[in-house]
Amino acid sequence: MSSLEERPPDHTVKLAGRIGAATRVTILTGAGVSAASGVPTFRGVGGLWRTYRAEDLATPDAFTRDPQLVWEWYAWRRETVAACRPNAAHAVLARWSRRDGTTLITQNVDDLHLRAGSRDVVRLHGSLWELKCADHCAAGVTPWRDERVPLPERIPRCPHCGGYARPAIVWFGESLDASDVDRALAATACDVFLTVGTSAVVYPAAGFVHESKRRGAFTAEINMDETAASSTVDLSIRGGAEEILPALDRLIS
Ligand code: BV8
Repeated sequence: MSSLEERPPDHTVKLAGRIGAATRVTILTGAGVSAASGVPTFRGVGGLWRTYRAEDLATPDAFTRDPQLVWEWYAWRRETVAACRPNAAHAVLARWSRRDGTTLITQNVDDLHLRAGSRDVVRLHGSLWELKCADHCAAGVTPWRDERVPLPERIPRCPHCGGYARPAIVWFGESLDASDVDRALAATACDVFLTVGTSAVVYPAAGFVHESKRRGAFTAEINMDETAASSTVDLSIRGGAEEILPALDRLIS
């Protein structure tokens, strides 16, 4: 019996009441939701950006400068994620995401929401498991799925033009897919906007909670630490997503 099952804290009960009474619920997740699965986060203790410089690996210039280095990093992340399994937080969100009026938006590229059974997820930053043509050839603009681990080539090739392939992931300085941004913006018109496991520093993803508040939503965050959104949201719950979301789910169901 976890401590949360004995007597859930008042803020968890309050949030459960809000979600239970809501017609439209939007959830935005970040790396913290996959932390319990063993997927490294970016900015926390042991985070990826603590070890690597984002501008050396996650930008178009970095890829132009040294495609092999960038692919080594992504090949390592693919192998790391391949050994991970969705956790209890993904399982709860998979159930919630199938309810009418609920939209699940993620910044994560690990696809653990999909593997947990979530459907129709708005994946703002793409996927580790999808590639596209680095030379923007006509056929290679559309990402293709490649789940081979390890990848057979050090730098995968575009099957259409033979040029380099790159991860179908949004790098810093690159625009997000307009239809994904439109879907996320539309989902800010909701009764409850819940952010889970994100430091809320990367835009435009970090802007959606502010937009939902401006449009009258009750806003809440579940995070281990304070975030850039903590002073904005109506309710901030400190703790692990893999504990808090199941506790909320028990109160709502
Ligand atoms: C854009 C690479 C328009 C993919 C990522 C200068 C030039 C160009 C752009 C900018 C610029 N200055 C600012 C910008 C905008 C920039 C931006 O926001 N930069 C920030 C850093 C200031 N944004 C962009 O560039 C975006 N594009 O704006 O296009 C444009 C175009 C041209 C010119 C100007 C503008 C594109 C965004 C790029 C997204 N790509 N990475 C990859 O390999 O992954 S972002 C990277 O951070 C990840 O993808 C991730 O999705 C994202 C957010 O991180 P989080 O998910 O929040 O993870 P983090 O580790 O930070 O936090 C985890 C949290 O969980 C922590 O708080 C921790 O406490 C908590 N936690 C841990 N365990 C748990 C937990 N919580 C709950 N339970 C637990 N168990």
